[in-house]
Amino acid sequence: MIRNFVDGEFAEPDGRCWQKISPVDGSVRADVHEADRDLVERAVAAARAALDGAWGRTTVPQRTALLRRAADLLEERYEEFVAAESADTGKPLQQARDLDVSRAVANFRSFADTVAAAGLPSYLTELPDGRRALNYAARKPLGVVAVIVPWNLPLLLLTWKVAPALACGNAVVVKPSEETPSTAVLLAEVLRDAGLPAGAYNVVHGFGPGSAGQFLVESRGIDGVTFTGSSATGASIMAAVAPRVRPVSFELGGKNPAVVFADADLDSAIDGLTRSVFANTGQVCLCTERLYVQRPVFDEVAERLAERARGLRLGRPDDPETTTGPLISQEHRDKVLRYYRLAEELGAKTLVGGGVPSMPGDLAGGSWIEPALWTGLTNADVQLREEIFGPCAALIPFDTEDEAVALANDTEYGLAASVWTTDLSRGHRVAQRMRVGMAWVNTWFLRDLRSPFGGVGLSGIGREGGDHSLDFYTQPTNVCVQL
Ligand code: NAD
Ligand code: 6OD
Repeated sequence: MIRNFVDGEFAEPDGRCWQKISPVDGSVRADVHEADRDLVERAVAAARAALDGAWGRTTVPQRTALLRRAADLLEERYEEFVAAESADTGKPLQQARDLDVSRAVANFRSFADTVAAAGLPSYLTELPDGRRALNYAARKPLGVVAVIVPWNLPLLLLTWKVAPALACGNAVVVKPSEETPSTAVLLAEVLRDAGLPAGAYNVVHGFGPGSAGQFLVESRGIDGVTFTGSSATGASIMAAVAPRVRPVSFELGGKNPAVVFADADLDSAIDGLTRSVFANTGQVCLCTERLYVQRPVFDEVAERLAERARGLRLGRPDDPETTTGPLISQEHRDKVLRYYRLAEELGAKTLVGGGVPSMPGDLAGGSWIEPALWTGLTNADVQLREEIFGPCAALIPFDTEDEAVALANDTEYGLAASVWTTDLSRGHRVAQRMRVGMAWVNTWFLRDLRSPFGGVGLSGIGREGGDHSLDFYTQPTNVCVQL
């Protein structure tokens, strides 16, 4: 049984449970206790009490030391986290090791560094009438922060928010995705063992509407919401908190373009594009789903990328040969397959895959899918307009730089883009013209945790990362002292 964690204790299951299904083979992985509104309110009240108590009086050095201890303890239990993350998501163990859990450790250390180094400007004010004053700002925690995260990179995205929130002195109530409840609970043990007082970190399990997600954002006791997930859910959360005017930080969906110029180093571009289209079975908000390729190299890029897609190895998470896991659920696979079928109906040419693979033995019960690459679609087609969140992309040729920029920016989303060229000026120029929160040149998903992360348009509100996180998780209070 996977339980809720409230006020420093695992709550005894007393109500509804649901079954977490393994995406690898369809078996029941665990029962999960769904928090009702009462338990969510108890978690919010515990968070408030922690803020009003010892946790609210901690200093920055005490909190940074705690974050570093949490990172150390996470490392001690590394393989346990890897196994839990992989079991919930079906992703290869090696990927959980190299990306998910390693980033969770880095998140704690990085935000300890950021908070330790943080400062705010002060001003000596001199008025025309001769009065002088000292203005300075003090950062106060935002308060009780609701943290709601999705299933694709569960621990990475959770710690990306929990680490800065705690470093800034907030108390959190986290709601992991119903698909991936496990690592948020393991993290509760780690934070408790690192010395975090009861109530400062609480976990409530459940779904969105009519369940723990909705109850949490409707609670009068929360002071803000930080959310990663789909744009539609972001809009619902915004509406839910609007009557109480709470701040939100939203990292939402993407429909990310890659632009490949004919002068690109194609070996490196194909490596990068393979990762950006197929990593985590295409279930990363930053994944490329629209691929614009300059006409002279269009056929070569299409053929080479299709070849790489054919080389992906679907299989068990513990098989070292496996490169690609299943989708998170049958429901998500049904959604992705609808886009696959519609592409055929629209007359697209499917260069590779595009169906359900035949998997051996018990794997046949999992939510496996083949990767897909299409040509022959246009920006008007649904495959280029809506976020699919699967291992697929459409390739479209272009001739000029202006045309590439126009095609890439022709979307309601605006999370990330990548530009592939050996012309340095062009790389900078095109990256800056992309209407996105993050543009990469000749790489993808290369992260510096101090840099701003977020999107424009349907892709989100606000930025997190380094000092940008501190701006969300604290309230600067100005103090003006007449001298
Ligand atoms: P989702 O929006 O369905 O769910 C995300 C979380 O919100 C889950 O915990 C869910 O239970 C909860 N939730 C759903 N409805 C809610 C409501 N009305 N009130 C409160 N909570 C609610 O997203 P998902 O399917 O879990 O994840 C995939 C989506 O997340 C994709 O759109 C992807 O692009 C996006 N995502 C974005 C980023 C980013 O950084 N921009 C990162 C990862 C994933
Ligand atoms: O790298 C990060 O900090 C981050 N927030 C990644 C988001 C990935 C989305 O799926």
